[in-house]
This record gives sequence, structure tokens and C-alpha cells, in this order.
Amino acid sequence: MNEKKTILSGIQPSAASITLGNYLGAVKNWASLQDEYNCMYAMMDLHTITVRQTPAELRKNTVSLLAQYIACGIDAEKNLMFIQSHVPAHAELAWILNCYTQMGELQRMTQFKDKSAKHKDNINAGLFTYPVLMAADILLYQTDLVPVGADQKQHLEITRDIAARFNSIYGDVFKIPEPYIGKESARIMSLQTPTAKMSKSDPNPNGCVFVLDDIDAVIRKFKRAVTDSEACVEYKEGKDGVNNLLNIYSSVTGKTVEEAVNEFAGKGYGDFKMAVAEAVAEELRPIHEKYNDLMKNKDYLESIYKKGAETANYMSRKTLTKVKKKVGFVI
Ligand code: ATP
Ligand code: LTN
Repeated sequence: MNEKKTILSGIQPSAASITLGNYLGAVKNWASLQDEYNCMYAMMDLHTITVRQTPAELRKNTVSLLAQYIACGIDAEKNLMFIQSHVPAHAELAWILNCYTQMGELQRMTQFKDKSAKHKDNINAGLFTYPVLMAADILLYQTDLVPVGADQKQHLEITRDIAARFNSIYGDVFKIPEPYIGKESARIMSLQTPTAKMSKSDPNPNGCVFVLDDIDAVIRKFKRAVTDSEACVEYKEGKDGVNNLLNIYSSVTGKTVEEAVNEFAGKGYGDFKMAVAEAVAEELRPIHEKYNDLMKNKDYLESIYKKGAETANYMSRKTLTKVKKKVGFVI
């Protein structure tokens, strides 16, 4: 392995398309890191079953997610991409780390609280230990940097705590990873409830823009975005809807929020929303084209995730064997 630092991240194949939040908060940043780092991106299917899935859809969504990664600019030659369940070391290390994680630590996780409130009929143990599996994903590869959206910060902190605890007992086994969280793009909010994060499972279909939404739907959703009654495009506390649109505009155009505010000085919300919609549409059009081409070539996609699994299995064995020796398993 060369001296480049290691990056690992991933998304759950929990819907047919990733959201604009996933794209701006995570995938777009990944694309900008691919030359400087050794990057690994997984389709996190083990995490996905913490919420009940339809099997045929999960299978389809997992391969589609790989095509979306590539269509969003993740070069299959430069980055390692694999399906989490193809690398058994993730589940194995997660079990071991479960025994080094306290109930109290997991009880504090806001994602667990949110998701168990949303899925009251299925508060399963996997939902509770979700962050331990995520820690295993990261620690297996001696990862330096984890590019995620701001909602995952707490999971990165617990990962660091688990690693430090293990190291303090057994010596330097794990590298302590750093989060990499973008600024404007870190937390994209729902277009309908701009105080809540944009999420694949938003109950209001107009709140969430999917990367694979057709362009008409994208424009329509932005036109309906909730703003306020001030009719003035400025970035300030309490203007959640406008702030969110400014963040989205700034993330897709590369302009700063100040530049965006100046650009819309004196303009009404109608023009402003249309400009944001157009900018997003502009960003999504080439992604759609590339995605449609890739989905016609399933053999190519299969060759990528098979090769990815082979390499990831090889790479993960080293850390897992070390961990097993440390805890006293017969090798
Ligand atoms: P689900 O709704 O199924 O829980 P999700 O949409 O929250 O899923 P994940 O697959 O859990 O998405 O997350 C993938 C990546 O996208 C993570 O790095 C996460 O931080 C990022 N992300 C998710 N939603 C947003 C958002 N609204 N703004 C910025 N980043 C986000
Ligand atoms: N929990 C993450 C998805 C995820 C992940 C990871 C991200 C699972 N394993 C490892 C980074 C590194 C989420 O975004 N909800």
C-alpha cells in the first residue's frame, strides 16, 4: 500500500435513490477526495436491515446505489467499492466490539432515539447496536478520515471512543479516525419542514429531493419549498427554509452564501426558488445520463463489486486477525 491516507464511508441502500442530502453531504465530497486518498466506499446493506426491507427491493437498491456512486463521480478505477455483506469481517468485528461498548453509550445516540420513535413496532437490537457495526466498518481498515454529513458526528465520536478503549487495554490495534464534514452541505434540510434533516424516509414526498427524481419533479419540489413571509433573501437565524435553499445553491454552484445573497438582493422568492431549482437540475442532468448508461451494463457493475469484495476481504483480514489474537481467540 502506498502512503496515501485511507478514507472509508458509505450509504445505506434503503431507498431506490439517494437524496440531495446524501449527495451534497457525502458523495460530492467523496469525489473531490479520490486523487489524494485511498478511498473505500461501501453499500451498507447490513445497516439497512435495521429497518424492515422488501428483499427484492434491497437487492435492486444495492446495485443501483453502486451505479449512483459512479454516476455521481466516484471513479471505479480510483476507488474501492464493495457491498458490506460481502465482507464477513464487518459482522465479526462488530460482534467483538459489542463486548467493548456500554449500553449507556448507545442509549445516548440521537439516531437510535429518532429511528425507534419512527419505527415503534420494530425497535430491534440491530437498531440499537448500529453504531458498533459502523465502528467496525471504519476500524477494520485503519481508516484515517470518514467523510459524512453532520448527522453522523455522534457515531464518529463513539467509534473513536470504542477504538481508544480497545487500544488502552490491548495496545495500538486501531487507528483513531477523524470525521470529515463539509460546511454548507453538512446538513441539508427537508424542503417542507426545514427544521428536520432531509431524509429518504421523509413522510412528505415534497420534502425530499431524490438524485434520481426526474427534472420536472425536482423543479416542482423546489417551487413548493417552504420559506417565510418576509420576502427577503438573506441568511439569518430563524429563516430555516431560506437558509437551507441558500446552502443548497451554494453547494451546487460553488459560490459562497454571501455571493448568493448578493445575487438575489431585491428579487422575490419565486425567482430565487426557480434559480435554486435550475442549479440543482443542472447538476443532476449528467448524473441521470450516466446512471441510465450504467444500469444497462449489470455485468460491469457486478465486476466492480466482486473485485471490491475480494480486495476488501483481503485488507480486512489483517486487522481482524490481530484483534482475535489480542482478545485470546485460538487462531
Ligand atoms: P435513512 O433515511 O435510511 O436513515 P439517510 O438518508 O439518513 O438514510 P444514510 O444512508 O444513513 O442516509 O447516510 C448516508 C450519508 O449521507 C451519511 O454520510 C449522512 O451523513 C449523509 N446525509 C444523510 N442525510 C443528509 C442530509 N440531510 N444532509 C447532509 N448529509 C446527509
Ligand atoms: N451510518 C451511516 C452509514 C454508514 C457509514 C459507515 C458511514 C454505515 N457505516 C461507515 C461512514 C462510515 C449513515 O450515514 N447513516
